[in-house]
Amino acid sequence: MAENSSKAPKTSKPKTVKPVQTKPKRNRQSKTTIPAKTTKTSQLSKQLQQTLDELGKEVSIEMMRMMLLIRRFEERTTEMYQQRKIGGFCHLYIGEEAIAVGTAWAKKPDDYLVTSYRDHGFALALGMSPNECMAEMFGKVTGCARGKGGSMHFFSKEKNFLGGHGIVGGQIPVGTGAGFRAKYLGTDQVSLVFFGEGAISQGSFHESVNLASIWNLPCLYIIENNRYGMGTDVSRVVSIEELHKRATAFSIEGLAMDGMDVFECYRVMKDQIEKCRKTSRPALIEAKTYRFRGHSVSDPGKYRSKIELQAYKDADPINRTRKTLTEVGWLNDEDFKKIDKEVKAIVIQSIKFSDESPEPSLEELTQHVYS
Ligand SMILES: Cc1ncc(C[n+]2csc(CCOP(=O)(O)OP(=O)(O)O)c2C)c(N)n1
Ligand SMILES: [Mg+2]
Repeated sequence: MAENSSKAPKTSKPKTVKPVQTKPKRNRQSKTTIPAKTTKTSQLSKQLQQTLDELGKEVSIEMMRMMLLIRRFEERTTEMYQQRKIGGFCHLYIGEEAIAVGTAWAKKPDDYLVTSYRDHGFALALGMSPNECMAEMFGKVTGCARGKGGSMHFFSKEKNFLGGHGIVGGQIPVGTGAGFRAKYLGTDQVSLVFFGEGAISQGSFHESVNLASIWNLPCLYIIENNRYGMGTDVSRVVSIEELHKRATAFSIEGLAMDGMDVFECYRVMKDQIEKCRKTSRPALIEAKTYRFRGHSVSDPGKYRSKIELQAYKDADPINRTRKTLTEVGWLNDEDFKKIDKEVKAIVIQSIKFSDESPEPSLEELTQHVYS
């Protein structure tokens, strides 16, 4: 029968639906699913093999190198924080590097990107220098925001990186605006809007994604689901388990990806970015990930078990990439050690640069301030 049948509607009494259990879950135990251990002799999946063929040896190694740079940069950042060379809030991306790196290699240089305060990984992956990033945290004038933003507010006009943002969900309308601009001017840019799972219950998320769907804006909304918003397990604050399914509410595509697999992040982001560029339809992507450190450098992270943390560390995105590249014969232990040594030296150099850089002058106090 055709959907628009003229048959009179049924008048029978609607069945009473049993109310859904809405009582909030009170258990403080983490409900996090622990990842399954990868087998030692894993056969490369067809999809992974295809991605590696597409990227080739050099690029694949370059991607691993970038993840390692981000890791080493942030390890030193912690030390610099402890030495009080860095002040203010400081949130590390350790464990989540695959998302930023996969994305950076999948996007075009002039596509927009915006994220939360957990922004070091994106800045470096987009090609900002370790020097300007470290100097920013040192509060030096050579920093990417002239030392006025600090860890949470990295920014680069050249890279179309619209910054790190301190207000949870505050960057979502900003990224939506960038998508609006691209559409209005008829450029073919896509706007990549990243935020944590803690932001998806904010009004700014719902208003932005709704508008992007209605106006067909070239925006991709990516939830970095690291399972915790500060010390709160996601299952205690979000009503559904598969977060990307919220896409249904906006009539857009929703999908999940393994946020600890750089090649999967690359493949999914590449597909979605190209699709979005062509169709100007937004989508909601959930990157399933985990942060190995506390919410910020001052959080010991006591709300999760050691067993859970270790299980995710066993799925470390860098080790995983190293293993894959070793399996295909593109990398050996010596190569890895050499790359590690190189990136460590770059980070040390960025500390030296920051130490030696001048502080902003007093006149700077009122410059570049818009409120
Ligand atoms: C509007 C607003 N509310 C509360 C805070 C305090 N706060 C800072 S980070 C955070 C948790 C956010 O978690 P999530 O979005 O999952 O991102 P993650 O830190 O895990 O990357 C909260 C509640 C804030 N910065 N802004
Ligand atoms: Mg989170």
